[in-house]
Amino acid sequence: MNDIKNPIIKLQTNDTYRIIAISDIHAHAAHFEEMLTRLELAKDDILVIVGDFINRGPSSLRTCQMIKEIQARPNTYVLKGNHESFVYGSLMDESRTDRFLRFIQHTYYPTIVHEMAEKTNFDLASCPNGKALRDHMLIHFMPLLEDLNQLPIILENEDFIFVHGGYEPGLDPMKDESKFLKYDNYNELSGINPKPVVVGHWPASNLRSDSFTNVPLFNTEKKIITIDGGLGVKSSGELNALIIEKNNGEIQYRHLQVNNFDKTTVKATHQFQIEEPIYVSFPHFEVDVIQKQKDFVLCTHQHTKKPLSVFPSLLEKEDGQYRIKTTYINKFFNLPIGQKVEVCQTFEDCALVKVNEEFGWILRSQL
Ligand SMILES: [Mn+2]
Repeated sequence: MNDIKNPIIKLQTNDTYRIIAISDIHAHAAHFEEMLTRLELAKDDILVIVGDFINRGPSSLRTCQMIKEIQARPNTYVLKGNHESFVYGSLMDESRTDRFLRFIQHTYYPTIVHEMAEKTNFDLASCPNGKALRDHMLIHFMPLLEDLNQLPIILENEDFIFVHGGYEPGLDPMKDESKFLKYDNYNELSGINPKPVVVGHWPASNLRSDSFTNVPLFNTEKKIITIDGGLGVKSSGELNALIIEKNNGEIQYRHLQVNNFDKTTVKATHQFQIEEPIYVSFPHFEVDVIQKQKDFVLCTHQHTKKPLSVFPSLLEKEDGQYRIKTTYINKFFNLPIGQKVEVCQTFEDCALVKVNEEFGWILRSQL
């Protein structure tokens, strides 16, 4: 339960408009800033921030400040995500604060609470209990926390529904807030929606098995558009903006992506054998090694029982079992010298690069 004044916003639009939807900024203020610059918003453009603008990145407080500034702009709607709800709810509900303090002390990703503590010289490591954390944060950050709590859940116009996690007709966002913010497996569990539902929450790349890209995913069967670019969740994450243009009743989609990958060009070619793509992700990292080759280790993926090649540096062995260390797809690029690439991540012997909108692997020595 919560006390939001207006959890659902109904928007009147006519037959010509532009809506820009951005989700899961996750405390990446610099990405957000570059996105806003590149978008060149016109006065009439409708901007929708589809939740999760804090946590998992370096600058939650700065992102909140930017959100506040942009909220002063007309036609701007900021919706709540599960991260905003989680922080507020965990500090307000006294039965949750001890557990929340343990989470904050042990989580592997940065949160807005870490930044709040640092800004006010509050030592989280020696904080004795949840109540002490709560008391401190409420004294110093009550207006900001209330801003997070008051965010609406759903924005709807005649063509679209925007919501962070998922939507189901008949559910009440006042009573079932968490369902709208954290709808697990929404793409699988949803019925066919009455109109397209634009969601964040799950990286679009996680929902694909045929390609490795962060661009918005259109589930045309169920009318779901997933726009989370995976920023803050994976090293290949990017910030997406979905641009919806309606002209005299006709709707068209475009998107923009912002990342901080290094731009360079390919210096040497390499001919890779192209394989049937196997997508390896949590928790199915186990492989059996079949044969070690010069640049590659030929393996069998235990979960799918299919063969795939892995770069030696991406393999680790523990208790006699080989595992791939990272989310992986055996997609290799045969690129010409001079090809422009964006380098997302490098390992000892290989590099994950983005070409156009797709990711694939090349040898590090090619860069
Ligand atoms: Mn998220």
